[in-house]
Amino acid sequence: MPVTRGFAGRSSTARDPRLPPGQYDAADGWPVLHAEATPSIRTDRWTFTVDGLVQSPTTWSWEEIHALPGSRYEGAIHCVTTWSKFGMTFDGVSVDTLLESAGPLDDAAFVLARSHTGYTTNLPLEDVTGGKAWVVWNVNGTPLEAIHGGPARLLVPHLYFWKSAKWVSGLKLLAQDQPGFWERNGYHDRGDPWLEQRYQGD
Ligand SMILES: Nc1nc2c(c(=O)[nH]1)N[C@H]1C(S)=C(S)[C@@H](COP(=O)(O)O)O[C@H]1N2
Ligand SMILES: [Mo]
Repeated sequence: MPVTRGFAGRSSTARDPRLPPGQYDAADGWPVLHAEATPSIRTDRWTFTVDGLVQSPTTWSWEEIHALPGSRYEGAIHCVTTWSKFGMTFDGVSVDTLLESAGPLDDAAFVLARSHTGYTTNLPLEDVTGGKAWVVWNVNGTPLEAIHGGPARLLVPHLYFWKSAKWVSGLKLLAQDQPGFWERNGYHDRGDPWLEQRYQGD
């Protein structure tokens, strides 16, 4: 039986080279995904802490973190549920700046990010250093809504979006990898969208 390949429209045109394998461009919306109830976090009580294997465990208030040099990410985000979005602009502070203050010890090789809700996600230290990760509070020029992790979320855009912990409360530096919430529930340990590292074993 003859099979017609392709459809009219976007699949007949060249595939966007910015789109990792198995992803589509969710141009018109920004899906909301999380496992817990959306918390309401007051900025006057908000804190962010870097602890674990560091010289100086450090906690910033909302005012203190805004006083640090700012940093912007402009580009794409990729969710493991196959949507990607392009042209996103996030403002906040680079994780490099936060780690500079805390001073990672030599045996620190992993981080466990945690949220004010108890959510966790793990990353190799090298995936959050060298200008690859941010704590952000603005998106496309406006404050991050609570449903998207406001007042502030982690942003690690070169990995699948479950690594970008919403309502982020801190990073713990560790010598050993310690799986977070989704990683304990079948998601890949690292989550590189270009390698389609969606689930354990990918
Ligand atoms: N605290 C928390 N952060 C989280 C999650 C979650 O369940 N809880 N889900 C992750 C997943 S799977 C995705 S795809 C993104 C979704 O972010 P969005 O709702 O802003 O699109 O948040 C990530 N960060
Ligand atoms: Mo996700």
